[in-house]
Amino acid sequence: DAGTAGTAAPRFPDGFLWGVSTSAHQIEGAADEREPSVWDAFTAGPGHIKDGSTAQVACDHYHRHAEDVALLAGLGVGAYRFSVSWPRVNSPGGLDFYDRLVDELLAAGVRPVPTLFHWDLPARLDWLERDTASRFAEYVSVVAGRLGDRVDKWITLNEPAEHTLLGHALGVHAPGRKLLFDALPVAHHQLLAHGLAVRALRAAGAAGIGIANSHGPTWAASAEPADVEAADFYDVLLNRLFAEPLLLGEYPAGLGELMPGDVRADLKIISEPLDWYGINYYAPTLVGAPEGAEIEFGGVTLPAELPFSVREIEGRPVTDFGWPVVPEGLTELLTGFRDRYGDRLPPVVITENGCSYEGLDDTDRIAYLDGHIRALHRAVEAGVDVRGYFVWSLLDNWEWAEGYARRFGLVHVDYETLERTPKASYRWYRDLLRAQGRASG
Ligand code: GBH
Repeated sequence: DAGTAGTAAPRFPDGFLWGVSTSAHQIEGAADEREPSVWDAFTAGPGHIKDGSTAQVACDHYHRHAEDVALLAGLGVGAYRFSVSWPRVNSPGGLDFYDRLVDELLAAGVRPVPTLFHWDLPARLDWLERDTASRFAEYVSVVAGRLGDRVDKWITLNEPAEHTLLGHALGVHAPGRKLLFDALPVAHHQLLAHGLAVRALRAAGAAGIGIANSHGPTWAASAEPADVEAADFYDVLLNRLFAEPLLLGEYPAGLGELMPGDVRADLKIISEPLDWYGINYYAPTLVGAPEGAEIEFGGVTLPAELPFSVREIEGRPVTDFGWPVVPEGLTELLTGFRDRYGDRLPPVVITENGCSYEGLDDTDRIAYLDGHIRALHRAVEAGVDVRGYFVWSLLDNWEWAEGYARRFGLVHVDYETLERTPKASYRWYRDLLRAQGRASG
């Protein structure tokens, strides 16, 4: 059931930027033509990837970029969010690849929006080390020096929250550490890296600087104080821990003391003004008091000792991944952020939103996207300054610990032949962009 997808979507403001997103490790392949990343090492570990696959080839985008740019042009998007692989930039010819990609995108009328870090850290580096933040800023200077004459929208980091939580606290993503709350320095060092990168980008003359954070509303399982307290705690971890150092220059109460280094001085760097704020939204989280048992949540097992428990949101359709479909959570998230941060919140762009479903006739994906775009419009009507929306993802791709089992693409990829086939949702999004008539922003 495509829900309201039959009726025309509401008009978005002039200059609204419509796009799609991908990330380097999930689509590029050509792993032998770059340095190893922490993901290569993690993938080789026993039982780390559910289908036992690797991203050695993935969508082979590194060799098929021209075909993928043609798919973007056919879709009619105004912008394409991709990530620059730091391990590839460290290798001969790596920067040339992104240089050509940017030219091809511009020739196709698509604005390039590079993300400078989407989880594929060079294998010899470690976010537990403060020095990694400085190394990141040096790498960013190199990329900005090469692409900065043609790129006017930058993303420093993708989802430092998920990279900290999944990679360093729970160990289900690379580098596979299970530090629980001892992973907090990883959050601080990424935020510091972000701030240093903003300075490096500005020094290189770059404008249009943002970040892509994972955020979602946190719902308490009941009005009982223990559930409300647990939900507030989860809200701090997912939302406030990352939004507040960036937007307000301070950590939520009690957390600054747990961070390494001269936190006060670092917060000055972390809170360098941003031109826009990117949000990746998938679903709200229902949280209650701890139940003293392991919990299965969104493909991840949460250990029993956490001070909260995650509950199932009932009465909702779920995607193939088991994530609930809650479009109005996006309206709630955006109006909530606006109310919380007021004019400290720069213009917002939805840098990821999407779902995993099988099949080429993907009416479930159309219903998901349609619902979320309408929910986004309600936030615009409520006065939130939203400037763009990017679907995750252009292509089916390597979904991290889930391997190739989860398909998020508007375009189907056959992993035997690497053939690309647009799905019904590709045609639906193309028609939506045409109807908006302003896809180029
Ligand atoms: C993003 O991470 C990544 O940036 C991207 O690389 C990835 O491919 C994409 O999303 C799809 O996963 O509460 O049960 O509904 C998103 C990370 C999204 C992790 C939502 C947990 C909650 C699941 N998360 N999620 S649930």
